[in-house]
Amino acid sequence: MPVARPELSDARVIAHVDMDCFYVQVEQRKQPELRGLPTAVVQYNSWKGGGLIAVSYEARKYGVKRSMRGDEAKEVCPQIHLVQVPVARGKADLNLYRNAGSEVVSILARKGRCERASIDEVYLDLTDAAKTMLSENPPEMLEAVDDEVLKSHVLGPDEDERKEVENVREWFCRSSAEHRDKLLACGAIIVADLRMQVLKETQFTCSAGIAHNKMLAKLASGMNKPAQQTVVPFSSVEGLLASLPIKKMKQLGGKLGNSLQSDLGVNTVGDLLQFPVEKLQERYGINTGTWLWNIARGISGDEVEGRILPKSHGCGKNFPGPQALRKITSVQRWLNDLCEELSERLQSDLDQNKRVAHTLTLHARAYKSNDSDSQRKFPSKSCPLRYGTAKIQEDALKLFNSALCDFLGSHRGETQGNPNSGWGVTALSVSASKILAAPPGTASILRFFHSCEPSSSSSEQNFSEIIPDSVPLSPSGSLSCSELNQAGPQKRSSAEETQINCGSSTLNRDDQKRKSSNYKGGCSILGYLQGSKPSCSSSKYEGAEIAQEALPVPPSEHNPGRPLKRSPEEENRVSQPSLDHNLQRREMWTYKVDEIDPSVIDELPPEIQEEVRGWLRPPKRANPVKRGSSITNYYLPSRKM
Ligand code: DCP
Repeated sequence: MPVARPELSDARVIAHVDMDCFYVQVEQRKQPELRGLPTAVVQYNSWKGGGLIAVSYEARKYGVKRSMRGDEAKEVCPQIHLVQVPVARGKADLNLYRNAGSEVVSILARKGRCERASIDEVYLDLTDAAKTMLSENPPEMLEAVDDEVLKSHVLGPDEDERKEVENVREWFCRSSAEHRDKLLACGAIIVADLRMQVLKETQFTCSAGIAHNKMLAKLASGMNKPAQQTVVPFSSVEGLLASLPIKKMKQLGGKLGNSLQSDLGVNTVGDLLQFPVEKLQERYGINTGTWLWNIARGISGDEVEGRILPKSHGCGKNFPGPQALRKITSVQRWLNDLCEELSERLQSDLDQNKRVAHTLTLHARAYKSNDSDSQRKFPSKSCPLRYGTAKIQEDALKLFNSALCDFLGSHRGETQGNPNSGWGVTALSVSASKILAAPPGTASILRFFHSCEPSSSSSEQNFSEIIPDSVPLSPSGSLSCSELNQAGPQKRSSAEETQINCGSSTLNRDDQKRKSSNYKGGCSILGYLQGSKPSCSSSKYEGAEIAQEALPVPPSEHNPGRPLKRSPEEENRVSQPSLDHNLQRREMWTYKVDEIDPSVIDELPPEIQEEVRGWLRPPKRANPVKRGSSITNYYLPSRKM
């Protein structure tokens, strides 16, 4: 549901940057001989040449569209090159594209707060950078304006005139312009510079929209593609929205847009202007009504969240038509593969970014044979995420069984005798969400376990005890489906079974104590700190439990005091633990860091030493924002984009 937020300031400078035919560009970088040729990337499923998921602009000229299959594309453009997405574990492997997206994000994030909105698009808040530029190096004082800037499209009543380079230059350099337009001009110069850096460093082109808020910037970025940018001055907003079809607006493509069209006769966003806010609120509720009233005026207070890492990780696969999975064993085989991939990605997120995911969710699409109620949805199920591939696989299967139970509903009786009949799964996915900063030492502890434990499975076991299971389960299936649950390879103890199936929100404490008593080796930081020897003998349970409490609890229905959405400040705190955060953690650990004898630290394994020293050191001050540098340094000579 859209959320109405008042405009924060009409002098913000926000950019939306969207890569052009992204997967195609990634493939063309790998195979440069494809550059400039009609090319498309097709999905793994090769039926009728595979479904197109990305189409180059050269191929679009021939009428090739994303909705086509490879065979259709060849009909309209026989010379098209079809490249298949990489495959791993029998499904599309998107790592190549994800990593390419990360390369771009790391460049775009250089000039301001950056939010990675999808695999190939980001929002930037360039307000501070634009203000700095305006005060130190205003456009009207520039000796030369970069060609890339002069290729900008500046929306407004005189846009046609502005197609002339001289007119665009005049708009950028007007000394009489309003302050907010001058800021936008600076923002557009910065974005042109960033886009050129992206091209130079990655060989990828992108397009951008520059406006006073996210909504307008997003609308503008798609207006002139590929490799161009569009600026929306404040004075042009009304004209832009007056003719904008309602369905083009994000969040109005579905039922809400249909209702606006059929019930209120609204066809363009501008048509909404005629309705008083009370009428919209009465019809669609306070929040949505206010949001509609706002968007008609180009008002949107959504902030750019400082987030360059994904909010969640997911792996999925479709099983269309005859490929539908009809047996628990087939589902389990695919779930194992999906969970293995998910586990690898979680591990690399932990290693590279020191982040821990807290919730595992299973989604599926399924049908019931012999059932008129075929529209019934397969429910999604969540549970606390336990690290380690085997644990994720085990929990995912439990979630599937529980969901299948709900899905089968009244047919349960028939299928309990044979859980492998009467249904088919056409899509399966697992995802990990509620990703937060790992408590200090988590990554080191895992590495340490890997070096001191005889087998990796036991290190996984211990690691699960350190990563807390603090996220509540969503309502799950009933216990009467135990036959289905038995289909898994490893059977849980009845206590664990109850936990999964009854929606308990935390680890069973006795269970945890029992597990912790098996905790081998001198493997807790606290253990090291409490004695100078690498031994956990007296504190092994304590260490594991306290570390669990030290982790920030994610917002949940059991924790209603916390807002669901974090403020940017909170986000920063989570992604970069601050001194305050460390102080809080120290208190939770009931251990006074100031009292640690530094000589004890020297006896810790090197990786852990470094992290403990980090707690003792005051945090470094953030680097001051660099001044906007001259765009001429970055311009690529005569590159055709
Ligand atoms: N993608 C996908 N399946 C879809 C849509 C997109 O796998 N149904 C992938 C392929 C795209 C990438 O995501 O290259 C980005 O999607 P966009 O919608 O941004 O489209 P493109 O970047 O391909 O083209 P454009 O230049 O129109 O943005």
